[in-house]
Amino acid sequence: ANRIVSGIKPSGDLNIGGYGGALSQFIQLQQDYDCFFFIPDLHAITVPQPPDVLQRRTRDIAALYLAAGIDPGKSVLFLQSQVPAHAELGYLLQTLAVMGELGRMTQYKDKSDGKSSVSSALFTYPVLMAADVLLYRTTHVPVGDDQLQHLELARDLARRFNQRFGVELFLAPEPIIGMIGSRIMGLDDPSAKMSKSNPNTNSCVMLMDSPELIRRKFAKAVTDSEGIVRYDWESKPAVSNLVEIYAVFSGLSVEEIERRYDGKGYSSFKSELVDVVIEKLVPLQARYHEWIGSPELDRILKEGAQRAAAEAAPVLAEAKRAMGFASF
Ligand code: AQP
Repeated sequence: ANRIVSGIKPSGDLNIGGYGGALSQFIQLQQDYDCFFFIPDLHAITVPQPPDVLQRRTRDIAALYLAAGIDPGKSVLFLQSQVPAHAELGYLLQTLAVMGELGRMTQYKDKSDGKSSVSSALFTYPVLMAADVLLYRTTHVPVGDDQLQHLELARDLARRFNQRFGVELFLAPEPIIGMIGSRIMGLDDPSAKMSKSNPNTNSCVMLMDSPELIRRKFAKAVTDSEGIVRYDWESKPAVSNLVEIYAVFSGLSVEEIERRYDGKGYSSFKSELVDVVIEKLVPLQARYHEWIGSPELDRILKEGAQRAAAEAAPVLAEAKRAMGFASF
């Protein structure tokens, strides 16, 4: 069966960028693929995280996965740190990845730019990500533009491993690109991604924001002076961003949205955009509050880790055998 692995780092509280680029897509993908959804807590600590905050956020994101509609009966939901095979395969793959290719990763360059001290784990991050997907012999990975380069590395490492050790173990997974929501930019600046580690308050709508706050943030969102609702990232990035958000939250296509606001200005568009966002987020928040207080959440994560570990174990064992490690 076609299989997907994907996750959201607990490196900040979730905003609608992570909803559009990950959660809402997970819900759709879950219908057609065998899915492994995890919380990459090992990736989060590539930049310092206070332990109590990491612990709260990890559980928070798990509750949000479930609140958004991930079905633990269908998909496997787990924490990366609870399946040690990720870190172990990550290390093994580090011996195949070379400094030059990791140094070319644009996310590494962006995240280390101007910092006086950067962890070595930030540098090797894409190798651990390769382990995350290769471990489950994943066939497809949904990625935003910014993750394509990392997926390409995972594909290279899969082929390199198979070739060097003469096995047909790892699959080179195909990217799933261009799903609606894969590109949600800041409300104040459509050239910068709405990012959870950079929560400029006017730029990001948080999943837990109150309806009043959501309304206020969208009221301040930049547009342009043309007054025409049209999806065209080249010449109308700010409006295209709002149309993208509208599409994610309404389920309408971009064309349907353009048609609906044909001849109308930005004010009715913006005000109805707020309505569709609130209509989705308010019930999501209610379900989140139910999950976060429930011991069922921990049970699901524990069972998910067991299912994931059982899938990963034979692949890791075969990788180690192929590399020449003792297997008694
Ligand atoms: N603004 C966004 N628009 C579309 N997709 C987004 N994603 C994140 N932000 C947006 C997608 O969500 C998935 C999980 O992301 P992640 O948490 O693993 O890492 P990230 O992309 O690095 O997220 P952030 O918010 O920028 O966090 P930090 O700053 O901590 O790294 C990914 O598929 C991502 O594309």
